[in-house]
Amino acid sequence: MTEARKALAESEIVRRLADLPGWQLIGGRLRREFRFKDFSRAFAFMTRVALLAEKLDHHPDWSNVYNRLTIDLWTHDAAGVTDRDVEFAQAVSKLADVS
Ligand code: H2B
Repeated sequence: MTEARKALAESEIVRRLADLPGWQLIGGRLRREFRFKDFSRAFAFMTRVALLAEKLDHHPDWSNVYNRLTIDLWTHDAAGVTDRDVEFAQAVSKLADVS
């Protein structure tokens, strides 16, 4: 297993959260909740995240209710949060900044 796929220790995740505004560690996963003006905006954002997920071959567990979106990140293969989740969270936040 490469380093990027190794589950990070909880203390390490908490340290990295300092650079991930809006993200929390909940139930062993990175979580961020988004709220948009309406469903259309939420789904447009989800489309962009989906394309990113395919590009990075890393996929969110997420749920959407109308204008709300919850994204949970973890690495199934490692049964925990890895570097890939942290990088994905950063990329999602970057998309959110310009949407
Ligand atoms: N996404 C996430 N979040 N965790 C994984 O373990 C994972 C993934 N594994 N996307 C990938 C795909 C794996 O199933 C494929 C075969 O690379």
